[in-house]
Formats: sequence, structure tokens, C-alpha cells
Amino acid sequence: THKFWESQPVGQYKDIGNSSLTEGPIEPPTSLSEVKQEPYNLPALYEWTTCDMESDETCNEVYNLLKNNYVEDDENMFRFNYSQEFLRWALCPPGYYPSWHIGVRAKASQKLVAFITGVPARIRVRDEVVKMAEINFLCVHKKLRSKRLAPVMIKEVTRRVHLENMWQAAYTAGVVLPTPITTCQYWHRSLNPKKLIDVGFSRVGARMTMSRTIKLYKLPDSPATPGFRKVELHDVPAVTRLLRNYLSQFVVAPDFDENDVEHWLLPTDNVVDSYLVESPETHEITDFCSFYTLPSSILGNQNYLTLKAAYSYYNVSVKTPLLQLMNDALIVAKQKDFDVFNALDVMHNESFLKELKFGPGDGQLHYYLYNYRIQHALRPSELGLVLL
Ligand code: NHW
Ligand code: EN5
Repeated sequence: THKFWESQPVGQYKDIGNSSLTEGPIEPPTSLSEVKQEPYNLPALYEWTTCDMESDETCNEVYNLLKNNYVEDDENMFRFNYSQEFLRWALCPPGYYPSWHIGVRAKASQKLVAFITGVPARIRVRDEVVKMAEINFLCVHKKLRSKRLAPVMIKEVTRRVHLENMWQAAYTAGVVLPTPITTCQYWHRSLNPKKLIDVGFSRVGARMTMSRTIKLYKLPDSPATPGFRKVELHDVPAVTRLLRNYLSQFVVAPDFDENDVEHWLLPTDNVVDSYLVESPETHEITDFCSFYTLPSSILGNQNYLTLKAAYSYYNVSVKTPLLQLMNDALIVAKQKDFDVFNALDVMHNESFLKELKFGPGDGQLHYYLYNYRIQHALRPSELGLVLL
């Protein structure tokens, strides 16, 4: 059972299949004067802090908390290691609220021991565009786990979102909570199979040898599609048109404008890579693909410290077959020295995963909405949203 989640405006297990509950907000907004004015209480030894992510010192403290205490796989072999540049990019998009970057410090030592964040986003659910918070980077130091600190963090971020007159949120988790709008599968495409096997990320398959495995995953040295190049600032209007048109077919997707595309999809070194196809004849921009950089620490390996992983982000194929576009994405990721290319089975990704030699991982990702009911769970292919 879920003592905390049962008290929150989220889809509840007991309501599944109840067709008298219609789609939309679970609770109506209250007036801003009814929103609690003071922060929630923390245990006496701890205090709230707002983390200024533009400050190198604070960004480094957040980086270290997450590097040592954030998400691990189910066998505790790998832990996400979001870079400082990535955290700044993820947390400081157009119109962000500094007050939504919430830390907890030990009063005596001033050490940062917990964190949770929100960033604003417009998310479309069927025909409604809803202003939401995207909640991410919830982390409690390993030594402070299971003390019910997470519910306090969640209530405090909720309060600060309400103070900005927003009443819905979107989030993902590797754990099952009440109740997912969809459940996605992680898929992995080996780029550096020898290293992946050496660190225990993958195994030599049955009736395979190391050298046959290396050969299986070989890729060409350069992309195949004529006109395949990096996205540049002047491409933002064309990329925005392509992406908006593509995302309109999904049940849940972000409502991106040009400012959002400039922030989320222009290439940023070691954070996000984006490529497009410009027709060599007409100079028309016909297709687009992107991935973000999220390394993982390899826990307790003598030879290697980090696994360099690329994660599929937003991809749009109009003229170039999606299979060919994503093969080119694999090629440039390999050239940039990534060890593995990861993707979820969202949007049209299923159409290329098997053919491009991705294999299913042991992890799943559940997607949630806060204070917004969806009648039926979605198929992953009906979801047009990728959270970081
Ligand atoms: S998912 C990544 C979450 N972080 C990690 O997994 C890092 C490693 N783990 C930890 O740091 C991406 C701790 O284990 C955490 C829990 C902090 C996860 N989401 O303090 P207690 C995100 O960041 C519930 C939501 O004793 P703990 C998305 C759990 O079900 N709830 O546990 C974040 C239980 O409630 P229940 C989670 O292990 C979305 C309660 O917490 C959860 O010391 C947040 C136990 O608390 C999770 N990942 O700390 C929600 N993990 O009802 C945003 C556990 O079952 C909602 N729990 O008794 C929207 C807010 C904004 C609304 C605006 C209108
Ligand atoms: C919110 N932003 O479990 C994030 N990763 O499959 C929070 N497995 O990397 C939620 N266990 O299958 C995050 N290798 C939830 C995910 C947490 C991290 C996680 C999984 C996803 C993962 C790897 C390593 C497993 C190590 C042992 C995995 C198999 C790869 C193989 C390559 C060759 C073809 C078959 C598959």
C-alpha cells in the first residue's frame, strides 16, 4: 500500500476501469491565497535551501549529491552521473522558476542531503494544452532513506508549483506508483560491445564469441544520408515546424515553440546532439534526430569508471526512412565515442529497435501525471514525451 500516494490527486488503483471518472483535472485549482504560505516542516536537524543552479558552487554540490546517491539499476552496478552542464541545461529552460530547485541541508554541517526540482512545460493531453511542472532529480542521501523525507519533498515542490498558479505535473520513475499513464521499456544498442561486456552491462550471447559480437555491432564511419548535418540556430523555425507537426499525432506530448526548440534541441557540447537532413537539391529541411548525453558511473570496476551513454530524444522522419535516420544517429554517436545508445519504445521507436540491433534492457520507465486523470492507460507508442 501507498499511505502517501493514496492521499494525493493521482489516478488510484481502485478507480481503474471506473468510466464515470472523466478525463481532466482530478481536483480544481484553489485560490492562491489558500495555498500554504510557509514551507512544510522538516525534521529538526534539517532546513530548506533554494539551489541556485547558475552558481558553480551550488551546481557542484547538487552534482555530487546526485553522483553519489541518484538512480541505480536493480543490481547496483551502474549509477546515473548527470554532468553539471547537463543539470544546468535541464533545470534552467526558458521561464524556469529558481524557487522550484529545492534542496535540504543538514543545519550543523550545511551539507546538501536531498534535492527535488521542477521546470515549467506546456504539455498537451489530447486537445488540451496544460501548463505543468516536470518533476525530476528527486534524491535523498543514502544515509537518510526510509524516513519519509520524500513525501515532504514532494509536498514542498507541489506547494511552490501551486504558488505559480500551476496545478498539474508530469514525472517518470523506475518504480511503480499509483498509477502509470504508460509503462515503457528501455532498449540498448551496443556501440562498444567489448567494454559493455567487460563491465557487466551486457553479455556474450549464446553461441557467440567476443569477435563475432564486435563484428555484429560494427557501423560505417560516417552517416549515409546526403545532407545529414548538425542543427544550427538558423534552423530553429524549420525544426520547430517539423517537430510540432510530428508531435501532434501523440496523445501526450510537449507543446514546443521556437524558444523551447532553441533551448532543448540546439546542440550543446556533452549535453544534447541534434542533426537534420537538408535536401541537397531544394535545401528543404525534411528530417531530424537528437540524443542526449547521460553517463553512468560503473560501480566497483577495476578498469573503467564511466559508461558513456546516449539517449534517444526527439526524432522526426518525413522523407528519410526512420530506420536510416536512426542508423545515422548510431553512426555519429559511435564517432563521438559513446559506448551505448539507449531508447524507449515511445513514439515510432518500435519500428527501428529490432532492425537496428537494439535489445531490451532489464529496466522499465513508468510515466505519471499529477492531478490529471487519463481514462485508459496509453500504449508507449501513443506517448510523445521524453523526460531527462
Ligand atoms: S525518478 C528518480 C527518483 N530518485 C531515485 O530513485 C534516486 C535514488 N533514491 C532515492 O533518492 C525521477 C530515494 O529512494 C527516494 C525516495 C528519494 C526516491 N517518485 O522518504 P521515503 C524523479 O525524480 C514514495 C515518487 O521513506 P526514500 C521523479 C514511496 O512510494 N514517489 O523513501 C520524482 C513512498 O510513498 P508511499 C516515490 O526511499 C517524482 C514514499 O516515497 C519515489 O527514503 C516525485 C517513501 O518515502 C519516486 N521515485 O526516498 C513525485 N520513490 O505512498 C512528483 C519512492 O508508497 C509529483 N516514493 O508510502 C508531482 C509534484 C508536483 C505537483 C505540482 C502540481
Ligand atoms: C527519470 N529520468 O535500470 C529516470 N537501467 O534497461 C528515473 N540495464 O541500463 C528512472 N542490472 O539491461 C530510471 N543491459 C529507471 C532506470 C534505472 C536504470 C536502469 C536499465 C535499463 C539498464 C542494462 C544494464 C543492466 C545491468 C544489470 C541492461 C543489457 C544490454 C544488452 C545489450 C545487448 C542487447 C541486449 C541488451
